[in-house]
Amino acid sequence: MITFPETAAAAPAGGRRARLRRAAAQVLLTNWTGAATVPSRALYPHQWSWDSAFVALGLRHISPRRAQRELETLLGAQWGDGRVPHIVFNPAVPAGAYFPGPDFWRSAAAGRGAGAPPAVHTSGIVQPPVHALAAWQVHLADPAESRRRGFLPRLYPRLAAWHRYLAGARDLAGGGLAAVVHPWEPGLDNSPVWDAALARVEPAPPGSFTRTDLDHSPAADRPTDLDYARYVRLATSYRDHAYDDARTPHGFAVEDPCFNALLIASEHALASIARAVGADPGVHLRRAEAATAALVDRLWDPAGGVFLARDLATGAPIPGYSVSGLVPLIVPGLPADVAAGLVRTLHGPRFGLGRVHLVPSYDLTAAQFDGNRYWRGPSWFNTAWLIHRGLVRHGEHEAAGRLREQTLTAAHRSRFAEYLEPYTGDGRGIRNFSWTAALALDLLHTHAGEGPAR
Ligand code: 2M8
Repeated sequence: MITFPETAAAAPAGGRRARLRRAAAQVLLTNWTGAATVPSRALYPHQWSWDSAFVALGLRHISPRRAQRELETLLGAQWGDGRVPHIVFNPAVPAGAYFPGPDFWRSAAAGRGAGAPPAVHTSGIVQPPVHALAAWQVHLADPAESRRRGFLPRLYPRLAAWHRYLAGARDLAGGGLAAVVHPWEPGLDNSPVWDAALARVEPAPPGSFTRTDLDHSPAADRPTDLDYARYVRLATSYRDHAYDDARTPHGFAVEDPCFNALLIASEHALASIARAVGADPGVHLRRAEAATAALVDRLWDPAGGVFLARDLATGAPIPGYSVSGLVPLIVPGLPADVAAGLVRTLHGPRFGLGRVHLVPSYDLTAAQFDGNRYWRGPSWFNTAWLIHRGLVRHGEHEAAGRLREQTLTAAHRSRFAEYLEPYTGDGRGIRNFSWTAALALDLLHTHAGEGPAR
């Protein structure tokens, strides 16, 4: 049994909370480029899509205006077909600072048919749609400033187009859920859940690309070279088919529970945004309801008490318990027995809530669990934040309160690490990571027992 000397008695309180707030704000200040926030100056020196949504959720507590700007910059790079690219490249950063960079994706040329912006360089894949959820919360942080700047009226059509893209072009199976076509899209890049599907992908030839991530992070904490060779092959094929979802022979196509849960939660937020700008919320509420039914119907595994990803190549659920399968706890209107099952699984041996640090990204009892390697076991702060929100939504206030205290303490103690070894709580990956700081700031402003803000 792991104990937390730092949780109850030594939780960050009073002066310590103020220090945590200052330190978190400092991370966000350092990582701010003038128009957006980089996840890390060293490892990820551009703007990332879901990172920016999490960053905006924290930034709204120190500068609602900057939080608005963060989302505006990202959505300013949206493609004509509605997709929001997973990376917006900063032209001031040397092209070789990150791989794969702008000359790999060649968005303006290869993505022309899909409406890629001509003057901004981006990647061509996407990340989980947390943006409407973030935009609504950013608006609520300072509605007067939001109205003055016309924040919601400008964002609403872009967010609506983003969701239409996911519900349309990305519903590859026609079953009412969005599919991801690259392991970078769900954000849980090297999760063991992708192993079997990824093993079918012919790796890019060794020596055909050079990784930059290993200049900044230990190899044992990162995906392997073989993983990278397959990531490169998939992205190359998508690019060479002009990022056209219908034409690309997708070597990887999966319905992921976390991705779809975030789309549903964001669809609810978009309904609130629609109301605020005088548009019809009905379309969003109906889509949210239909997607919730599809999520339960296609991905819920009652025996495991968890949602499973579905491999569209085989048509079968992927056996493998990942934190992604618990994130649907944030979905409003989830059937009560499903929510209760998720809470039981969270507390059970696979995820050990309260007995390990935060929530591990993969089943603690599985042979593939690796507490150090990226998304194959370590605990991450964004998924802890989402699970916290889900616990509060379902009235699990005590567990939510404990998770919140652990998360705050771990953020501070690890110097805003990218992720943690779940048993020791030791930081892994890089430090001064933006979403860790931003979500700690957000949790500092969430009072124990408080429900998810509207
Ligand atoms: C990680 O992914 C990027 C590729 O997108 C990478 O490994 O280079 C993931 O943790 C992803 O979820 C995250 O958005 C990104 C930036 O923080 O890093």
